[in-house]
Amino acid sequence: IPLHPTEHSTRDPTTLTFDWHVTLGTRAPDGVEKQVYLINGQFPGPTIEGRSGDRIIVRVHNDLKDDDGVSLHWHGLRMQGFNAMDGAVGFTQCPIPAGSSFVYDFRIRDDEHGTFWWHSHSQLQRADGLFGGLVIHEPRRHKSDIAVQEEALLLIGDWFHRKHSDVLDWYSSPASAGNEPVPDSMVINGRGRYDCSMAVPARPVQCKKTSLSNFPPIIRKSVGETLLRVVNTGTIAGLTLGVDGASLQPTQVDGGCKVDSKPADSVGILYPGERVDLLLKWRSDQAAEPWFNVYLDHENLRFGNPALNPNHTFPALPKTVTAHDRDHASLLKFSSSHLDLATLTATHEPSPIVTAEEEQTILFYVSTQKLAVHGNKPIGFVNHTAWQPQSLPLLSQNRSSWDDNQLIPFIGSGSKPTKVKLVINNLDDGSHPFHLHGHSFHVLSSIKADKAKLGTYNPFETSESDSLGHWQREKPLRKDTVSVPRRGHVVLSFVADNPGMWMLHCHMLVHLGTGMA
Ligand SMILES: [Cu+2]
Repeated sequence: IPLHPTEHSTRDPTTLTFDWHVTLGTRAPDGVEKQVYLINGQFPGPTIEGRSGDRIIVRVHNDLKDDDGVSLHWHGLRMQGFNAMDGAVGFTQCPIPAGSSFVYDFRIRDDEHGTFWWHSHSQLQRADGLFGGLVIHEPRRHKSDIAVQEEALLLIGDWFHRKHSDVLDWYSSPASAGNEPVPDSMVINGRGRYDCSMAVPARPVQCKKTSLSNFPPIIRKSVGETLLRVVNTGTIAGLTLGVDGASLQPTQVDGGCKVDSKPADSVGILYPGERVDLLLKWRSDQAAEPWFNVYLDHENLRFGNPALNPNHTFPALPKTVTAHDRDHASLLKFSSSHLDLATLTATHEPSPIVTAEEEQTILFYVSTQKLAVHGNKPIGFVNHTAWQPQSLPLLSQNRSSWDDNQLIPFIGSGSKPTKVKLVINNLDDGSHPFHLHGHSFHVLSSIKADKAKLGTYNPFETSESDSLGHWQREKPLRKDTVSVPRRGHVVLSFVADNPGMWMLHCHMLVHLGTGMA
């Protein structure tokens, strides 16, 4: 999806207004027919592009049937002072009922820019196509201040051919034994290349081979530099990316955290909900027909799916589209110049308020449990709570009406911002990408267990200096979505300066759907 940095960076802040009609329609994103959500007939939905300080008004008209309620969440935006516009069903709003409308109206902070996205936060609609891009350009005085004027947005994610409610039904039955469902395919900007012959007899699909000749190329220019803003829009799998004959260099992660890095042949792992901006430079020995390669990380794909090829290749340039067809590569080769996104650091020190000592510590243990009392169905717990939305959003209720499925720590008192240390321990054998609404945090520590030992951390028992691993107190990454490693933990630090009810949850949809929030 081509972006327009020069149009937005140099203009004054303004109000951007959109009218969106939500419907369902049959599309074949990767050759396989599926009912997907459409905005104004489009899948994925429209891309919003703006600049810091813009006001955004989106009038959402739910033209669906059958009581299918909609909400939209603006993933990664601070929503400072706009808690009620956050779109989190169960917390800040009721789903917009079929046949009704709702107006989202909020302002982007003056210091806020980067790669974001919007998606449904109602039921499982995000996995069935209700999402799109949201890019806030950094303000510049002159056009010439924009280092790279060629920008493209890549919404990349795993893809299921079944409706996601069927996927969740399977996962939340004892049959899954708590193993995550394995996606069937992968799409970039709503387009994929599924090999129809891989469909399994048990799950027949309406499949037509996608023709390369009408496949939109991912990059337009075969010379110079292109900034690729990449969003993992998937629900399960982490992504590793590489382009034949080009180097990729991360410049920013999530909502505009600038990072120190070197150019690499491949970059990963980008987990669901995370974003990375990659500066692509073509090398002089550029391949005649370069391909864009994506590898789906297998950590959370513990059940085999014979229908899935974890390696996907897409035509990178217009000239590749006209080239010979090619099957998905059988193996992505990791060269010595692979860049691990977990090793990045920021280019700048955070401001003094951000580096101040934490005043409040919150400790979470997350786990997926199959308890006999729940019929051995996997349920996602945060401490001892499995989340379920109440019929009314918490924001509209008295605290005394909140039920036992809500785990709500209170932060601070009065109007003064509070510095919070948040420790998330992961007791499971797979990672969980956690997303915090309304804030961004610094990642101080991220530990994966070594073999048998559990890498958990209790800050009330163990001091920082006695804890496992390495603390990144200097130039830590600022993010809003972070992968909590398997049987390990993360320590996050943030300034709670945005009063409201903000959700913290796993971004894997089957985990959120079974309570991990
Ligand atoms: Cu999870």
